[in-house]
Amino acid sequence: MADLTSLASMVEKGKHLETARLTKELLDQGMDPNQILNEGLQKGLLTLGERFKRNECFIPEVLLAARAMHAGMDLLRPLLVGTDAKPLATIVLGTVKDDLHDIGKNMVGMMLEGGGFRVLDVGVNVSPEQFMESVQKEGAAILAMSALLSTTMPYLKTTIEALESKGIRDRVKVLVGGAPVTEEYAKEIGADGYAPDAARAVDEARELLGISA
Ligand code: B1M
Repeated sequence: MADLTSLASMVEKGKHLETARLTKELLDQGMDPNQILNEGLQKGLLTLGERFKRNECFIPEVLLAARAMHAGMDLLRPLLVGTDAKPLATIVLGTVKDDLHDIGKNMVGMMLEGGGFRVLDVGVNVSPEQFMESVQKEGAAILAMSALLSTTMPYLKTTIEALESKGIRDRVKVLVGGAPVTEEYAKEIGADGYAPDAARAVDEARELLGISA
């Protein structure tokens, strides 16, 4: 019988087909998709991340694990994303320039959609100019940016400065997050909001727009 430990282990080993099979089995057993995501899929990836830090594994293994994680997330997405007709607001979401990490961003996107927002995901390696263009085109209420590298975090600030110099900073709330980003850093660069994880990104987005729970 499938369990969360085996699921985490399949992600860690980069076995995408097994990950998808176990995810489906756990859903069929009636397990909460959030629990599968946080205690199964994410746990496996983070364990691998720790090994990567200790040089016990290398980029190809991390890529395989990321593919496995996505295979599981694809099955959870329809269950985590709501179907309510009228969205609360539009959010432009992306990972900053020079940064290719998208797993956390995708989780944030799924949770925001599940929380009733329309999310326009502009992808990874997004320049300040691309972010600005999407915000203007979509009339977004929130610009949500993810950064996973200490070397790419400064692009959060560069993007905020670009909004300021274009005279559109006051038209959009800026929400930031990602493993190296802290609440202090978010304040320092002039972001309106920060969230340490995907679930809290939804709470923060609602709060920024004054939407009561
Ligand atoms: Co990269 N990588 N990586 N990597 N990678 C890290 C981030 C690292 C911590 C690993 C390490 O050394 N321990 C390290 C960064 C060190 C640093 O700068 N502080 C690192 C490095 C160095 C690199 C490369 C430079 C390695 C190299 O080439 N030498 C390279 C850079 C490539 C680039 O981007 N230009 C690189 C490449 C890669 C892969 C491509 C192999 C792969 C990414 C695949 C993909 O995303 N499709 C990868 C991965 C998978 C990781 C680790 C192992 C896992 C990241 C992840 O997905 N975590 C990571 C180690 C680790 O984190 N333990 C690591 C799971 C995800 C759910 O968490 O993204 O933190 P996270 O998202 C969380 C929260 O942060 C938050 O919510 C999410 C969950 O609730 N959150 C937000 C995220 N965005 C948010 C936005 C919000 C609010 C909350 O509001 C808008």
